[in-house]
Amino acid sequence: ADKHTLVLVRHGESTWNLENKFTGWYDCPLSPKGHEEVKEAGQLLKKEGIKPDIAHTSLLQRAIRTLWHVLEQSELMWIPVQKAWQLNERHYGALQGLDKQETVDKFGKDQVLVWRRSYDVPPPTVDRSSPHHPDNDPRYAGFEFADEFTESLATTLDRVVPYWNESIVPQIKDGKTVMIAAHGNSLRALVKHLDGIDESTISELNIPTGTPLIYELDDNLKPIPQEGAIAPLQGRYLGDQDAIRARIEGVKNQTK
Ligand code: DG2
Repeated sequence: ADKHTLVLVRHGESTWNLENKFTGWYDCPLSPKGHEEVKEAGQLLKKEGIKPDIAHTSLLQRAIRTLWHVLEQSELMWIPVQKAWQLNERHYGALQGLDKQETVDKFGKDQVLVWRRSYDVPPPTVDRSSPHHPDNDPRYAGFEFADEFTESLATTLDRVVPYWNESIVPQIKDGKTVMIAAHGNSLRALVKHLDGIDESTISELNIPTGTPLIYELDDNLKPIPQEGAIAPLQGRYLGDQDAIRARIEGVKNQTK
């Protein structure tokens, strides 16, 4: 039976990750440290001998730039790249732009944890008068979004999984090594689907910035458990495992 390699990577640290702000669809760049993280991610992938044939990313520059840096390290900037809003970060509604710690101080740690990590409770909405509503951004022209917009992890799955099935699965079945550069919560949605993670377990899962996550899939696109995988994931992170655990803790501790 064939094995299919799939490479996932969350973008490197962004300026708003650094400033500890809820980002969602806000289009901030990578921070200087973020640029370095993802060059290193590209080196790790090269050392591992993994060569993507095709790549997918979101419409947000922190993910696009991450993809560019990673591909540059392997001299693979020429491969086809598909950009899709369906791989965007989960829209954080009215929390976008707020300081994560100040939000905890104002609403309490438990409420903020529900907004960040519950499966189906969305953050408060934005309406069309907000600059954060996608109708006010030309890159989303032609797509329909609710007047009162926000996304939970559950509604993020509702657009990530169809994109996976329709645009990515056929390429994998065709024998391609696919790479996806995306975001903390759009990747949580994808691995929930791939690894069959339940709703309570997914709330504990945090994805580190700038760290390649390698899956081997069988012919039914079920993940083959990899040595060194950190549960509940069946894929493995490339790089220094202690440093990766520290990055995961760092994401979790943004709202202590
Ligand atoms: C972060 C994730 O998204 O934040 O939207 O603030 O992956 O694009 O940096 P990313 C954001 P948390 O859900 O971890 O708070």
